[in-house]
Amino acid sequence: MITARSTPNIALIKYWGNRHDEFRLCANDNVAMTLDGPFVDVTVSLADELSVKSENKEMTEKDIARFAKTIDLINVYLSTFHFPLSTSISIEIDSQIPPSIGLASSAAVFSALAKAISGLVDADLSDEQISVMARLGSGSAARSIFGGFGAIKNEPNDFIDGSIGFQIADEHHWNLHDVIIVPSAEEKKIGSTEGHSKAWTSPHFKTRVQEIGDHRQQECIDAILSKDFEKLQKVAEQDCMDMHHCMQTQDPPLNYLSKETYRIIDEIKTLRQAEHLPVLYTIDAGPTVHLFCEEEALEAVKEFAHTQEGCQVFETQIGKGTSFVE
Ligand code: 2P0
Repeated sequence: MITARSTPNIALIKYWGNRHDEFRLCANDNVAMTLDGPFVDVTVSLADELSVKSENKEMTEKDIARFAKTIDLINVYLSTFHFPLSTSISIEIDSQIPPSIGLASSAAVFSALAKAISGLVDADLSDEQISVMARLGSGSAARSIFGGFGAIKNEPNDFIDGSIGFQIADEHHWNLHDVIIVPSAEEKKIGSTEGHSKAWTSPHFKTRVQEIGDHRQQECIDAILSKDFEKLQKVAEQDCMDMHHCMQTQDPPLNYLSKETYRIIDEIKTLRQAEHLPVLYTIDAGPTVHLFCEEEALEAVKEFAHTQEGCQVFETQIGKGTSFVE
């Protein structure tokens, strides 16, 4: 029996769209910061047949099918090292992520699952290889393997490990905070997996992928390495709105931004300008607004967040990635 613990991560260059749906190969390179919480523990044991249990959530048939498919794919990958799982496995999930937080738990769950499985097989797998296993369950999970700032790069092939995670800098490099403002707890109608597979239908998609490949990914990495907040703010906000433009123009269109989201963005821009605060906004597949900031802006950003009427607020910071639980 092996347990691993992981947390969500929030992208600064967003992953949107697949170049291979089955293997969840990303259309574009992407970058994220791993958060320090809330965490998910996943325990795996060898078993005669697959079972998936969660302490906190009723598992639907669709959920179980996703785990079954992920385990099959992980075995295909492990077979390339001649170390497939010798039997099926049982999976137990204990998630501390509140359902209403607007944070997808899948990145934390599938990164913890991959790490736990790596402890079951008799192979000395690197974090990059474990990130491939995580990505087979949820694309963004590849980044949560790493502490600090994780990224996914694309290899020029469609092999199962054709998109692979790596670490840009660890959690000690730059202590950024993410103050999360949740305006609505509504469950989204179309999930990211379906959304990714239709991204190519947006007339804007090709340009987006090209711009990230040409310069945007590297600009983001450079901003992180040089701790240049202003540069990070410009590239992250540009990429976030660019992804939402792509989502809104794909078929069927996906509009995850609410009136409240736009209002919060406008107000934080005004506050940033008035008080010269190192704060940036980014938004994933939902109305939740993430405010990344440096230490010096934290108190002002927290005060801003807590005065948003009808919103839940969660305070997180840069985290250490996925680890085994003894
Ligand atoms: C990201 N998202 O880079 C982008 C930004 C959402 C918007 O990757 O929910 O990781 O397991 O399908 O595949 C979400 O897609 O998540 C995602 P699920 P997946 O984080």
